[in-house]
Amino acid sequence: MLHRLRGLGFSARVLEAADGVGGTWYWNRYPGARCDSESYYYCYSFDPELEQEWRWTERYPRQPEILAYLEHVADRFDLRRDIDFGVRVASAVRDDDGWSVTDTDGRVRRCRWLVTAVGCLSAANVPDLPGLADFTGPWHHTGRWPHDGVDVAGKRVGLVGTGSTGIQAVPVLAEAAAHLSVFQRTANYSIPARNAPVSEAEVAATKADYPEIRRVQRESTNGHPFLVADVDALALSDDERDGVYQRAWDRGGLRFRAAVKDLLSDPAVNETASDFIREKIHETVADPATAEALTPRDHYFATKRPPIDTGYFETYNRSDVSLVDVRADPIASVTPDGLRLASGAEHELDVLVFATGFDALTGPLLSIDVRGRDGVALRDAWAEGPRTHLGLGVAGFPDLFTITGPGSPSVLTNMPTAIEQHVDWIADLLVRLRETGETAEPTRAAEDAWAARVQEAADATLLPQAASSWYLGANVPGKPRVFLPFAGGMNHYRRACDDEAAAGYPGFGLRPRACVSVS
Ligand code: NA7
Repeated sequence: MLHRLRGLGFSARVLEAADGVGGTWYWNRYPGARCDSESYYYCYSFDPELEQEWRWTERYPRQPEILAYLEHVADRFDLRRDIDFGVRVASAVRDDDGWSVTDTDGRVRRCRWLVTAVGCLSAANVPDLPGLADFTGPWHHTGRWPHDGVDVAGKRVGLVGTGSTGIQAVPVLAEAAAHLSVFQRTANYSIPARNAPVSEAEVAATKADYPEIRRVQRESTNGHPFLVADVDALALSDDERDGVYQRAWDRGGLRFRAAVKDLLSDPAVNETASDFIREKIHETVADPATAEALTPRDHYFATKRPPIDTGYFETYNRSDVSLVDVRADPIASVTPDGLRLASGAEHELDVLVFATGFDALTGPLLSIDVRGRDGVALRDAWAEGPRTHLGLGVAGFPDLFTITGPGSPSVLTNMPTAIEQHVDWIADLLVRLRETGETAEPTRAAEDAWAARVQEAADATLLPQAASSWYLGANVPGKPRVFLPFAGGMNHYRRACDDEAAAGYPGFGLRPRACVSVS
């Protein structure tokens, strides 16, 4: 966004809480942290020279490599001179003339337009467990992992959570720890990543093909450079269908989800894929009771964000790894020496790891005291759940734009694709506002219509049926249950945004800025 705004002649300043660039990849330094999108398309597309000069080493980039990439981008485009690092924004208050942004040190900065790029999965969700303060060993949330690492060698490690993060961390922690106890509340599906180094030939082929790769990404449902296969799973014989899934399993990664059509909308189709994975878990895990405990039976595959893994289920065959079912016997408290379950069972631990996810989408925005017109707090405006127009703006909050906000496809897509689309769209609108002197503030009618469309898109899928999903806000106690991202597809979403712009931004209620008295 900064680069784009500079190129358009705006004066822009970035406020960043961290000491460096990277966002997600600055904070998530836990063992095994890696991207589930493939490296050749988990990167910017706005500069063909950048595409050609960067060389990814693995099919799925590790956190240090993505961070190095983002640092390279920051240097290459000389971005750091306009970024204030180590600045955490406490509040943003609207008046007739713009925004006053106050940081936690009390310094106030003024701007005419405010763009948030606070991330969707950046507010760490640490369970409020009694006794945590008394735990004698170190404890860490994976999204706030210490930069100098955590020494787990020879230690008894407890890890809570088996989402994408837990599933990446488990095999790596198991290698290093003396014993690893995994505290699982919801069993999860996972697809083998099949990670591997990227060969010179693959790099060359990708670089030659980038225009086409980017075209498919922009037109796809999830921002990935592949489309959902036009395969009707129910029309196939059992053997044929197993063959389709087996080939997708062998290829690995998120593309498994695209092996057949209607997977996310037809329960009968989904059940075939879910069953295939359940059988794989039972084939992989030697102890039948552990295998069954690891087998998801309460939700359909991919209705919660599907993890991909490197040796996750295999890890439970190690004698120094144990699975603890905290759905059956919930965690009651943290003791000085470990975790105590509701039954009274004690698990002695030296290190505690919370892979317990995030207060997704709304958490990062609401951690700032945003005040719109008439002093209305965003927290109050969203008390019943977030409401936006296109996930890009909020009624009552003029000239505020939210990159990957709630109501946008964001977390259901390959994130760089979603981010670039927002950046371009916001930049175009800002150019217009600069020319006309108007303000932009979504109308209630536009917000209502978009909320209905977000709900309708979710209801057309099986996604809202996963009761414990963070897509619904269900992972954070007290959070309103609203389906947060737009599930209608990146392609349809892009069209809705383009239509809004082509029609002159009717949903953004453009109007002349309020008169300011000049003395
Ligand atoms: P997720 O997907 O939210 O997973 C968090 C996990 O932690 C999940 O298994 C939760 O169980 C579990 N959890 C959360 N709170 C508790 C408590 N209090 N007790 C026991 N277990 C708990 O977060 P991730 O970091 O793995 O992934 C987030 C995204 O990052 C991912 O989707 C990618 O987009 C990248 P639950 O399922 O809620 O029962």
